[in-house]
Amino acid sequence: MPSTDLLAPGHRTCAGCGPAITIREVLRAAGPDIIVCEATGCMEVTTTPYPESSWKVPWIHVTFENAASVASGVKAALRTQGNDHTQVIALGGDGGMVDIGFAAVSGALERNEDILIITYDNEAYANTGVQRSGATPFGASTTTSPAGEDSIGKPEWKKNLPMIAAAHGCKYVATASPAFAADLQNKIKKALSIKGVKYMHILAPCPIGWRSDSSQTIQIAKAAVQSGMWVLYEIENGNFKRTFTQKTKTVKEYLTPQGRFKHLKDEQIAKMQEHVDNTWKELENLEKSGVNLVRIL
Ligand SMILES: Cc1ncc(C[n+]2csc(CCOP(=O)(O)OP(=O)(O)O)c2C)c(N)n1
Ligand SMILES: [Mg+2]
Repeated sequence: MPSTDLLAPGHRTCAGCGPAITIREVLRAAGPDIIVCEATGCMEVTTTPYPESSWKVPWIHVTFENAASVASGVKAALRTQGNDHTQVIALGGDGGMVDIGFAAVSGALERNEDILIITYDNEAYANTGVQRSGATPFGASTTTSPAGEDSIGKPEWKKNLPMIAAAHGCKYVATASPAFAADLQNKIKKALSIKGVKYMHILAPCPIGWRSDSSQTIQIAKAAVQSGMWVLYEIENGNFKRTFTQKTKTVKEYLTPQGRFKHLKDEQIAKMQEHVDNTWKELENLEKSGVNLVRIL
């Protein structure tokens, strides 16, 4: 791993910010010959308080909706200039990519733009006060899905953008976690070596939104993977393959250090465990079957 960070320290993220750790890892793997187009959100607000910037690579702030569209345009401009080496990354939070910029993401995937689209997923609209997003998991209490006498928190399951990206026929789709830095960085490098559109989705704990101790970010990111709540995989040319296959923790162990789940009763946790176990089995079967996802989705 190179020791030089392309995201300079001194930015204004919270202590233990998962997205900040994630972006440092992404940039170390991607290297300096990139242009980042970033939707508004925590990582935009905290890294670029005017007139300062933590970004040591060219970086463009775009609106909430259009990171993938701007990235498509930047790539077209580079092509016109005869530049075939600079990589373009469309970056956004879960609100920006899973929900509000979803149409732009879908369009870029469908047009097979030569860009890498990355969602850093802290499972809420963190920047504006932790509202629920499509990526917020079942049972999480947020300011717009608050737990209470008649509410278990968010009643819907998490929206699955990596599989939706695969359904577009995307050549390379991967999930990642900042707790598995080598895996994350290998995936970034592989993605950037492939021509055409690539999609990566990285789960990044947010101590404020998840109401967890700021010293626990990496442990929680690791427990998400070890419990099967967040499965690490790649879909290369339609072929699904997990990159971490040990399920050694229970869902309860993952949920316990997070205040956003502390209201959940045993029956709701059991429901989540059942959901995770079923998904795990289905993904295991999918991997064994060798079914090509690009062909069937
Ligand atoms: C169209 C539009 N709606 C709402 C906002 C206000 N807004 C700015 S950032 C943000 C939340 C971003 O959430 P996410 O993309 O998940 O990034 P995070 O803050 O969690 O890192 C919202 C709602 C906006 N800038 N533009
Ligand atoms: Mg978010």
